[in-house]
Amino acid sequence: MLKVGQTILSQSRLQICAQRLLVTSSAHLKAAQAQAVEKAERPAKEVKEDLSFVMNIFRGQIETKQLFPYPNVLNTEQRETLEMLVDPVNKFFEEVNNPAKNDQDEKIEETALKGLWELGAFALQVPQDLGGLGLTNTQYARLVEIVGAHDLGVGITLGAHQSIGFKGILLFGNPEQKKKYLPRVSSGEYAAFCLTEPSSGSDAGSIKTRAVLSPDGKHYILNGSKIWISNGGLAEIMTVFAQTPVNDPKTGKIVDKVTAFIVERSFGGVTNGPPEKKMGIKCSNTAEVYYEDVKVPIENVLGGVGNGFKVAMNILNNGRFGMAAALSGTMKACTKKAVEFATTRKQFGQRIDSFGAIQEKIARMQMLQYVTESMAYMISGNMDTGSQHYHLEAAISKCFASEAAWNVCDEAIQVLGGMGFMKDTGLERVMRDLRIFRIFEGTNDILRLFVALTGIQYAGAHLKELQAAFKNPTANLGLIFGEASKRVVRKVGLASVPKMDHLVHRELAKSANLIAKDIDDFGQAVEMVLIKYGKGIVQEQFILNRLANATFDIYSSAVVLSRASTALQNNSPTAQHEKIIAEAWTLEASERVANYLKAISSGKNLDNFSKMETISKKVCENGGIVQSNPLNI
Ligand code: MYA
Repeated sequence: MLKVGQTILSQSRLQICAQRLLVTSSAHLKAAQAQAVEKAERPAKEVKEDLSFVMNIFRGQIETKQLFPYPNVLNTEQRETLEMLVDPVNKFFEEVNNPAKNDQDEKIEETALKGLWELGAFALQVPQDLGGLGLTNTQYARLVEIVGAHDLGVGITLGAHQSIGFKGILLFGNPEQKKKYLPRVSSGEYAAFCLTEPSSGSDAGSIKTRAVLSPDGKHYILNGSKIWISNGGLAEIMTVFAQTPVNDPKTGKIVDKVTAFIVERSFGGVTNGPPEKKMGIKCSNTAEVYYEDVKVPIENVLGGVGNGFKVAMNILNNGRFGMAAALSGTMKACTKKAVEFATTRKQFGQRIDSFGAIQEKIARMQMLQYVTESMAYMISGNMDTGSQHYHLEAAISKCFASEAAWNVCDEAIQVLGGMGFMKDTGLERVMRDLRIFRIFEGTNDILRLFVALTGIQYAGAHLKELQAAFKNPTANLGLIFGEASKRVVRKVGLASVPKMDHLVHRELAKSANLIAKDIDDFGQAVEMVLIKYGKGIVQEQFILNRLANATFDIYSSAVVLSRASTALQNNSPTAQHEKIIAEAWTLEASERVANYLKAISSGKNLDNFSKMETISKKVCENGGIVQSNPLNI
């Protein structure tokens, strides 16, 4: 009886929730009602299923296809190729590249740049027949990790070139565009990704640079300017985003839509400002780029007229795992420095690594690095096996890695104490270099909102589907019964544990149960938020941030459980170490998830959010801190 009652309760909550999503005004209400009557006789429209683990936890579901087993995607030949590359790249960074000098000179030494081109480091993923090394994402991740361990400024020069600069040509270029440009970007011509503008940073869709068709229809005439363009002063070939007038098929009107173009400096009208003075990644070039009546041939439209926003987003999505890979390398290097010091330095008659305060720091460095590395190779592996459903995971990996690396570098400096603060130790450069990673390629703040809102939209779409199903229950019994029984299973406490149990190694079953319970709680929290706020959830950033943070903890836990399970199954020499890391990480992550979910549901916390809103408004009205000092002087 109880179970049936709960199911009915769940059904009515779902209907309310779906209605909230559909209905925002009385006009909409009438239209929605009319549509609902019309559609009632039809079977419910199916929502496109998404294989992303993160997307599905917003529905309280565990989608394991991209999670288990931990990807092992390199075939023998790819492994051998990678083995052949790792040593020379390591050697290059140890013997040729000088990060301190690059930083001081604010440019990469010529010999190092020449060496990088010769190594093929600027064309890691360009197909071999077009002049590159033709590496997979996983092979790329491994090499980028080495770059990140040694010199993030060089990493940005390489990354701005291939991770975003010409990535659009790789992903969206037609055969002619690939044939024309990929050999050039593989053999000495720099590329850049030109999206950001003075009035358009996070709000990428609001760019003002415009391109209009020339009277003869053969060119687009491009005008506008871009700021903070990595490689902007070096690039010969640029992926430039501009508004173009297009016919909107829905309204028949001409509207502006973003289009991507391949622009060559040699087209004329392209100039750039001086190199920007920056806090870190000083050896990389960052500059403004100006376009004045640049004649871009129509065949240089990339990905179709009006599709530029999606082109830009997909380039960024596709490159984000590289940041996680690079920063995993950075964390390894910082941890190594901290450990070298902690295991030799004696204070109070003991080596400092014997003190609990230091042990906790080192353990956390190792855990953060393990999680980041596991995410990077999980995502690159998924991408290599053809996944199209990795956008949220990639965004999480970028945010997680940039915050983890900052933390690890900071704690390494703390372990080294005064020595860590000294320039010669090299950590202060890494810290300066790291700061930008939380800002560029999508600020971590905007990516948190992206993750939360995309997940909520997916969960909401399923709820709409369910609501439609209720209009014609006989035609949709399977859907309704399936959803209802999932919810009953949740209520009786089984959650989705069995689904994880046979995939996670038995030694990690306890941790798997914790995460399964978190996913269940998370799904219910999302449902609650949808019922309460409906479409208004887009404005609730205090809540969205906490939902995003919970996804970071759930995803990171699931990833390490997958990797550590594989290590245990394979009897890897480090399996027990990895198991302990996974257990420790999962326990703390699960506690954080509980806190985030509590914060978005408890009246006390919600009240605190409005207090913070009030404080912030007051400070902004006041132009800074509101109160005078205690001395009133
Ligand atoms: S480059 C500059 C980086 N700039 C940004 O990242 C901009 C951030 N802003 C955004 O991403 C977007 O504007 C946001 C959405 C997310 C805020 N994937 O109405 P909407 C779809 C797929 O939400 P908006 C730099 O920093 C969405 O579903 N689709 O859009 C260089 C919807 O579709 P539909 C997406 O509110 C640094 C439509 O778009 C995505 O305007 C150098 C509209 O959505 C997405 N992500 O804004 C780095 N987002 O209409 C060097 C939205 O169908 C590299 N949509 O429903 C270093 C590499 C590491 C080292 C490597 C060493 C070698």
